[in-house]
Amino acid sequence: MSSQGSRSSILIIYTGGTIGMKTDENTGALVPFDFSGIYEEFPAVRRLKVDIGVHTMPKLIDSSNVRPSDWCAIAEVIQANYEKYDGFVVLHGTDTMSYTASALSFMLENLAKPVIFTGSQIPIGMLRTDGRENLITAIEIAGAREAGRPIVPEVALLFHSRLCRGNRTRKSSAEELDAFSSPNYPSLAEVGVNITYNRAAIAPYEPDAGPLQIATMMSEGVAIIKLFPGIGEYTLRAILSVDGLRGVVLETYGAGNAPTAGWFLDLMHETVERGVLVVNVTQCDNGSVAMQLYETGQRLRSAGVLSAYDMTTEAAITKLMYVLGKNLSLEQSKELMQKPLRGEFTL
Ligand code: ASN
Repeated sequence: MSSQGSRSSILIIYTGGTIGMKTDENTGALVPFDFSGIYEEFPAVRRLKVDIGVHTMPKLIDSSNVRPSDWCAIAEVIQANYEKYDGFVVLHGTDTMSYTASALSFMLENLAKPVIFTGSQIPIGMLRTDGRENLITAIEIAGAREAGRPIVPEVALLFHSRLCRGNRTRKSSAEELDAFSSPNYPSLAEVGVNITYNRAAIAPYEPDAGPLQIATMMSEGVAIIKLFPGIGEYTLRAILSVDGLRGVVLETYGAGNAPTAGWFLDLMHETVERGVLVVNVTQCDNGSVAMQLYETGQRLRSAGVLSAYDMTTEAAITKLMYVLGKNLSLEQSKELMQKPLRGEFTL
């Protein structure tokens, strides 16, 4: 199925979520849609210059049930089909799609082909669905090539009218069809009458980086802690002293600020001294952590807390899982956390 002439071949990997739901004509209940019948259901797809294969995951899930083992299963399907297809479309529930897209961006090492995530807010079998447009546009983008090269050789997320870098996204609306945002990184493409690619923002095509490798060891000894005024010492101490804890995403205020109370800073210091990686992400919707700006940030930095710069929480937690899964030395892990590996933050 690899590309012949100007035709591309793409593999749809269907994992579940709202996009796959269709009303059963007999019972009226929502049942999973069979994407292998894509040409019969959406004849317009034939007009795209794309040959389509479909891989349906053995158990279709609501994405609230996604676990790292599901990320590994998706990575394995991509690896097993990497030579056969020019690009991949992953159909995924929207609720945790940004986590999965972030995780896959790290797990797929030396990726040089498009992996385009999409889903929908309204089931594909409903009249007003947003799934049909999202699916067709994702297929077109996954198959888009120029001078024999893929236009988007990275993990991206297509939703509504925007293509974004996967590890820069977050689900920002439970209601709107324009449900995803990329707070700190420009769109990779705008979808209107035409698909307009923002070439300067897209990762470079690097086919010589080496063969695709998948990192399937994702550490589970991680936690996300969101600060709030009044957070209790005992609560925080209990979380941070849990057995097997290796990494923490600490959601702080503004430009990476946290209380300067002695007990809080001592606790951070003790946690870092124990070899736990503590990464500082801002609670703000956009902007970057800059711990040098205020004393409240400087004290955190002196305690050994690392900056996540402008990373989303979704990218920071999945990156921690990926980096810690490599079982490197503490210094090497810190070094990887402080450097952008897949364009997940801007220094
Ligand atoms: N609960 C669904 C999911 O994430 C939501 C959706 O896909 N729109 O699987």
